[in-house]
Amino acid sequence: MEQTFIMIKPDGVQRGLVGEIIGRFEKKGFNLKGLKLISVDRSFAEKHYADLSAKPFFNGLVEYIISGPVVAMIWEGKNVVTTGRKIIGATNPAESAPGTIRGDFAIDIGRNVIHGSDSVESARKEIALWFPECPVNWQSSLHPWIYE
Ligand code: DAT
Ligand code: MG
Repeated sequence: MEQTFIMIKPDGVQRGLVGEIIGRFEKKGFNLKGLKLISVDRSFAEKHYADLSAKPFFNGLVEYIISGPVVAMIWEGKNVVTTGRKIIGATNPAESAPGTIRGDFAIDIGRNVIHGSDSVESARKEIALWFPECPVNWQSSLHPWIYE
């Protein structure tokens, strides 16, 4: 089953949005396969955002991610990468549809509350980076009530 890496950024944690965000993924029917509150250092944040290292906003992005604890999660389910991105909304909250997490809870691109992997391949890399300890292996007993 497909997995994605979802991270509630420091603003989401500070603003008390952790429960709301987890609830949206849970209620959709996705399964939580990893969860931790963690503060990361600069070199770790730079590794996570390595693909963006040439961008002018890179330093500000790294400062933001290391400015407080984040909630790192693995979510599992059919098409969870693509659907997870839809639940999150467009990168710039000015363009995120209402009903999405960024559309409902964010205004500025540099405070957009949440990260989600953009492909199955980045999800694999991000999960390996953030969860080097093998995540718990469990299956939800609700499976037949969510999948046909
Ligand atoms: P996403 O987080 O939607 O996958 P991304 O991977 O392109 O977007 O960029 C990572 C983060 O960097 C994004 O959540 C917010 C920030 N960012 C992206 N584009 C930016 C821009 N043009 N100006 C400032 N920050 C930006
Ligand atoms: Mg991205």
